[in-house]
Amino acid sequence: MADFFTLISRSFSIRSFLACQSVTMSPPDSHSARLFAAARRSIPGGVNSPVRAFRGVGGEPFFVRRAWGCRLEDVDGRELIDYVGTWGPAILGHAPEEVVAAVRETAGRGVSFGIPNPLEVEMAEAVKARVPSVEKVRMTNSGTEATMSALRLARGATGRDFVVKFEGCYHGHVDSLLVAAGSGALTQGRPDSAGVPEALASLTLVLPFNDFDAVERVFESHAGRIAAVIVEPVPANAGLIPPLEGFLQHLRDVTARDGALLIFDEVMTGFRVAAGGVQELTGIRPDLSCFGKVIGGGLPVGAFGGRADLMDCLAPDGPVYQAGTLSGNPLAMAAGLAQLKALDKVDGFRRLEELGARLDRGVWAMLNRIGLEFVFHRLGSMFCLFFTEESVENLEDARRGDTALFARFFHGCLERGVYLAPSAYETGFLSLAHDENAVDRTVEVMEESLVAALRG
Ligand code: KE4
Repeated sequence: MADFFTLISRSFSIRSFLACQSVTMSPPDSHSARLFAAARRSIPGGVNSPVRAFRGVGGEPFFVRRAWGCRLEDVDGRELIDYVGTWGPAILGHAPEEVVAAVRETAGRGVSFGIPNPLEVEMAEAVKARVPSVEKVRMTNSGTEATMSALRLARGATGRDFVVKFEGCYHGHVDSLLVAAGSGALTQGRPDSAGVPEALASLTLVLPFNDFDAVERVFESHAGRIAAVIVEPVPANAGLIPPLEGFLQHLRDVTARDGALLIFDEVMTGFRVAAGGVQELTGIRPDLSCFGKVIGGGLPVGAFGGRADLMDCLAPDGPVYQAGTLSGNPLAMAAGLAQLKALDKVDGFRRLEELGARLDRGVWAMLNRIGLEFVFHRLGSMFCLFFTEESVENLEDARRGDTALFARFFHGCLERGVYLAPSAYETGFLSLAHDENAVDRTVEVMEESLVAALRG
């Protein structure tokens, strides 16, 4: 397993951490500040998704006026090199001409029909061609809908109620899965959400990621009663945490032995780390998979698919109901297909690996120069820098990171023109629009920001 990603973790002794001072805020008279004040009057927390609120790093979010290539421009004219990439979809970069043209051309023929359109068939065939474990696939409008639907399908197909997930994995804001969740839930310090009935949450069994024994034990204690194990095959919502060698195969073996289903949540990694996601890199075939992000080209999309005998349990053929007014809508299909085709055309994954490796080397050399102990994980174009002196194999390890120092580092980078994810529990993304100059500049900025953050 270790050969399918570059795991960089090096131990240095941390010379000193100094308390972090308050972070920088947008100037009160900035356009972003005024917009955020207005947003807070009408939108909960001023944002339409919590992780955007900068609660993990302090300060207030900026507002974007436009985005192109690997860059964003905020409403105050500040230009930034972007490593959030709208949380993964922007694998070609922002406003790629192929995607914009496809959306424009498709929109001219209507933006939604609520009746089958040819692009839905083309998208389903494109997913199947890239992900061999997917014999049938259904489109949704978000990753959350995809995982929610896959879970209901697993329970409906097996007649079992329990599900297993892992601490720190985030599968969208599905009631059953907002238990010990990562990403925004973790950033807010509330991995379990209010509003999820205990009766429901108690059917979700939560284990530490990479814990072989815990998996064995839960299947001993709940033999024959677990519908599915759902896992991010490479968790990217508690930072980026690679599976230990054999762990994913262990999940495959244990679930197969028990008659439970294995669900790979590849909403983040699908079509991102390889055309066929982590399952292409590892050769492990889950029973069901969830997708999103890249296959929508930045438009609202999700998908879930897998074994035909399971997928045929879905309405209208089967007893498991699942639906969506805009599922498979022509704009998202056109955008996603254009993105997938563009990736194929330029052998995108080779280029993304080149850029990722360059960033890798740069960060590694930077850590050497500063003499810091950090753990840097990377998988293709996905990366994460943990501010901790121990190896990171699960959420507990990731939470050892110095989030206060990260906040200071984040704002230092932002001030110097580099936008990283506003949380220590997220993953950064390179795109095909990044180039050697952008990567090299980023490493310079990271070093300046790290030195400044350590000085306090
Ligand atoms: P959406 O419902 O946000 O489209 O997808 C949910 C989801 C499911 N599974 C995985 C592995 C995911 O990473 C996500 C969503 N990712 C986060 C970023 N860590 C979305 C950002 C946000 O919540 O605003």
